[in-house]
Amino acid sequence: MKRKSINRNRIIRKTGLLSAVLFLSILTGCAGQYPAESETPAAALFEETEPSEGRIVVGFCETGSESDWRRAHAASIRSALSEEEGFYLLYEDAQQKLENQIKAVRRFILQDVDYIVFSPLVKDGWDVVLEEAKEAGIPVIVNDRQVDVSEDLYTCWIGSDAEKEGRDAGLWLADYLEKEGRDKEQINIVTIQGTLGASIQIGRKDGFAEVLSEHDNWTMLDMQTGDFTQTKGYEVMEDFLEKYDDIDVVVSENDNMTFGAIDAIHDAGKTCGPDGDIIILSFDAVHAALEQMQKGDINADFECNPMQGEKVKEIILALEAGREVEKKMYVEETYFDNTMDLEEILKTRMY
Ligand code: GYE
Repeated sequence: MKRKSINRNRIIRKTGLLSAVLFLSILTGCAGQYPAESETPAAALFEETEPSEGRIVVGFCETGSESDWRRAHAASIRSALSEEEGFYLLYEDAQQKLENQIKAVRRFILQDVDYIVFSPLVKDGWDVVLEEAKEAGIPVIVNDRQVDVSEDLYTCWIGSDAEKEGRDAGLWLADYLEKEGRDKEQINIVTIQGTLGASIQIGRKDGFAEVLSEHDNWTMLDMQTGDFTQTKGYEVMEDFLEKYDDIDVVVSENDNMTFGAIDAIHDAGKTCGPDGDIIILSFDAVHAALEQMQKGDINADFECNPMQGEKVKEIILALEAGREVEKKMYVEETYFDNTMDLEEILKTRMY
């Protein structure tokens, strides 16, 4: 397997390339994080030891830092692909903007990294840049959310089964309403959606919709995006509460929007959770959300496991060893509700 430790020949070969990276950085107004060797006289480069020497160079682009989940995911990637583990990680944060993410992937191509890993903000818009990565011969590992491109444009994908999460939420609700003796009642639902066009958002919506379609007495009153953030979750919920006075269930497509929604519900003088006016279903199951469930504000939370760094590392090491990897791999996930021993669960929870 090729290695991006920079030797004499490589420096000679890369001088032009790195100038191009610098030029691109100036154009985009974004300095790449790769050391700017192009500014160093060529002779001096021969004496220098590259920080990437002997390491596997990975360019990783995160969608942003919109949620607790995202922070846990980024930390998991950083710790798995660390220097101690033999990696040289070029980390970029796209700040929830597709154009930033595409630019970052393009910089990784110019930097001629060994692997490109990224968590795509949305499904669409990836054909051209992934074609470029393919032409450059750089393996691409898509992580967390999915891309809608021809399968030969990436090596593999690893992440969550979003449809299953959505379906599980619907099935949980059906079961809960039955136990509560409300299975024949009219049930009004609103959804606070994640970033529109993100595969995880589409999957959670579609999975829940499958169960919704089996219940004539369930009505989806409204769906609006809160972009996976707490602030927007609050705003969307505030709007729903102004428009509808008969909301029975809130499906919130991530925990941070749920935190905002709960605040909006309380500020409107209403209550939520098992003993409240509104049933709350959430996704992610981060620490703070399970604590909020302990307080009685959330009914059920469908886990989305952000600890994917080790899996990404395993995939890279398998590829390095020349082994085949599966095209699609799912991480294991479960759900939590307030019938469980949350105190015990929280003791060992890593995120
Ligand atoms: O649910 C959310 C985040 O893509 C699985 O993105 C991820 C989602 C997660 O910001 O909190």
